[in-house]
Amino acid sequence: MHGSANLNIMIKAARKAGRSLVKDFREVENLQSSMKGAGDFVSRADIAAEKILHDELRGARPNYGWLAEEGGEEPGEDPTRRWIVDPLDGTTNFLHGLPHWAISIALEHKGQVVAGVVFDAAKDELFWAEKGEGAWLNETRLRVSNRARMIEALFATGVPFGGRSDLPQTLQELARLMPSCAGVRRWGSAALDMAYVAAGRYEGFWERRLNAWDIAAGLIIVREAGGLADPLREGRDILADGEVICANEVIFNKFAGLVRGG
Ligand code: 2AM
Ligand code: CA
Repeated sequence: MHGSANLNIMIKAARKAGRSLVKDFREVENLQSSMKGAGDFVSRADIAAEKILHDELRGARPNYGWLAEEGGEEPGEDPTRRWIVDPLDGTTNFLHGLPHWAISIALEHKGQVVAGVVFDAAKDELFWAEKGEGAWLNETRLRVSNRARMIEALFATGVPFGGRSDLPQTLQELARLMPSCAGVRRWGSAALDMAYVAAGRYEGFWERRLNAWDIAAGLIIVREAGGLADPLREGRDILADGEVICANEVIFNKFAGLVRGG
């Protein structure tokens, strides 16, 4: 691997937090009988992972800012650089003993993501990208798929959970898209969904009401793999709105047209 010093800091932090989460993930199954107990255990696992990431990342670069799911925001002496961190993306999967969750770490410079790591520790799949250096899964270069036919294309999304008001909108999008494609998956980790688009495992992904830490790392991984990533509503800001649509470049317009209702 030939990343920059910052990338190596990110990877080291992800692997360290990953070891802690994998250990806790093995315990989760034993706790399933007490739902309350399992929930508390998982939120402690999440917080412990974030602490490891914070110690590693801010320890190595104390002047960078910090934005993370659990600990909120800390300004840095250097206002142009910021870590954007989700210690556990796919928390619901983790809680249910489903091995589909990830650590997401992005480095933002002057409002642009310049490096990203999405680490699926349960499967030991480390997705990473740096501006101009391409996207990688462990040691292998990634490239989005080249499927152009909708009927062969597989997509992913996140269906609103827990009574969120945007369910009807998502159902309409699904009603437009599902008859014309090979399937739509809902796997519960936006960070991994984007990494999978980069890896060509599915052709595209869209979701709304996300947070910057769910998608910042995925954004650069998709783009460095040759994919397109846009705000769901044209002209808006992906990270500020938490809305994204991404796909390989040959199917993007057909896919986005159906999702956006054109
Ligand atoms: P999280 O696991 O870090 O919370 C999937 O739809 C995306 O939505 C995930 O990236 C997930 O991030 C986020 N999300 C937040 N709350 C969720 C919930 N209750 N159920 C499913 N996903 C949730
Ligand atoms: Ca998340």
